[in-house]
Amino acid sequence: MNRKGKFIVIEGLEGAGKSSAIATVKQYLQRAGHEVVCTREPGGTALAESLRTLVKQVQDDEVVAPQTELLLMYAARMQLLVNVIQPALIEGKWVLGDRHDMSSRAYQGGGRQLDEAFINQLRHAVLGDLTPDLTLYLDIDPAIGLERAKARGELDRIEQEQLTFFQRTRQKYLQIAASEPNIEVIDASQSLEQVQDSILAVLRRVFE
Ligand code: Z5A
Repeated sequence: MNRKGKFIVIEGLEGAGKSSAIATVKQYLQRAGHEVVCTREPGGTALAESLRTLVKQVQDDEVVAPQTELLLMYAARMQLLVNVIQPALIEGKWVLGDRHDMSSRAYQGGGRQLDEAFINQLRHAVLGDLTPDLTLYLDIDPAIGLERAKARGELDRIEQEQLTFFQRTRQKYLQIAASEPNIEVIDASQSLEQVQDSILAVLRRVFE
């Protein structure tokens, strides 16, 4: 794919502050004169939003296999890629993602402990060589993040998991961040203002 725009992704556990981070990055990019397309995963097209509803729904009468969860995430991702991300990047727009592939690696690979080789096969089949130009991983102790998320209301199927699930997810996030390029770890336990400053500092360093 001949991409003219750039792809920035915000990652982190629930309650890490992704929504405010997205607002900060969006404003920064628009001020720099870029056209910004915001996406969220799973979701972002009609079909992908339906898959989002399904995957988050509590299922009373059946077990949701971790493999099913993973496949639904990648089905939604494929739809988003073909319909939104690729066309935007080709047109020179900047894509700002609320979660992307790193979420599957952390939640389904770390949290659900699915086989890495299986995940990698799917990743390569769906994404090819597409990787974000920059990922901001907002790191938070899951106990704090879940408290923030709980304060917002009812928890969905994944949010109802045990704390140990989110601890494994966080470990995987940190492991990926430490071993791969273009991923910046932001301490999300700081105040909203400090988090915003840390994000802006990274953006200036990388893009100016
Ligand atoms: N998932 C997956 O398993 N595999 C995948 O491949 C993908 C996703 C793509 C998506 O649900 C679920 O799907 C998610 C991962 C899984 N599930 N879980 N569990 P979602 O999009 O609905 O959930 P989320 O992405 O985790 O969003 P969130 O809970 O809204 O997190 P957030 O956007 O980071 O939180 P926020 O709305 O920015 O902040 C939450 C509250 O905390 C809010 O009231 C803020 O004002 C407050 N906050 C934020 N930052 C601070 C600071 N620094 N200080 C104080 N208070 C703060």
